[in-house]
Amino acid sequence: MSAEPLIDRVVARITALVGGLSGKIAVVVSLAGCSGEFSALDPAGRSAREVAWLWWGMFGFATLVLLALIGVWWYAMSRHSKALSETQAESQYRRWLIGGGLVLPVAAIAVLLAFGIPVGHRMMPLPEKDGFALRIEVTGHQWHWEVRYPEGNIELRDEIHIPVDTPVDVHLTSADVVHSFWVPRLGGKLDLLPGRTNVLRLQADEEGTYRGQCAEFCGVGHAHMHFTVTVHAADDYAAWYDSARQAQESADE
Ligand SMILES: [Cu+2]
Repeated sequence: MSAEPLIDRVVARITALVGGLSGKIAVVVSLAGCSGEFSALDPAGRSAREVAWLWWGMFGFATLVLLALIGVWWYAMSRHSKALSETQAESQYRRWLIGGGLVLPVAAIAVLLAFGIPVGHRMMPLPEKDGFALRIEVTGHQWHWEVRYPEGNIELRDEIHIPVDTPVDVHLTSADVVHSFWVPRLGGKLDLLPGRTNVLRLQADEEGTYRGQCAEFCGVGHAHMHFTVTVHAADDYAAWYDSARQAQESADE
């Protein structure tokens, strides 16, 4: 068998692969454009927006790396090799090893950390300029969410209410096993650990109802361990808060 038909077959294969890939990329891109209750790419809050941008950045960077890799592979398959001395072969080998095995991954990780760490940092409960963040306590149970508003002595199950455009610190802990609190359209996810409290800063830009889900397998009821976050306008939130507090008081009597 001559080398030519083999190269032709490889080129035809790559062309088919690239065609298939572009089709898949088109599907991924169009799917990503879809809004959805659990779509982290349809953000409605500031930290969720940063997560979405980070995702698109990583997607773009990974696409560039993939295209570069295909280009190098293409070049390697199609070039006419010439005889190299042992020293030349050794130095070429070393260049590729250092470039591809050291410089590229270190640069990629450095870029990822440079963008990723500030995004994670802004989900932490850092002091706000005006010093105000609403406090809500959430305890995970197999398999429901216990929600408490400590100042109003309000207790809810599987539902959270917050005002729009207001930073909210969700204090997370667990009564039994590890759970994970996640409202994809409002922010990142954070684990609920027994005996420990983690705090997640959320903020919603738009009124509406958002779905949340436990994101850490916690037993047979895990898939049904979901909740809602209702984001109210400031006045509506005050009215909801008062009525919830009165309802709680009369239930406690
Ligand atoms: Cu779970």
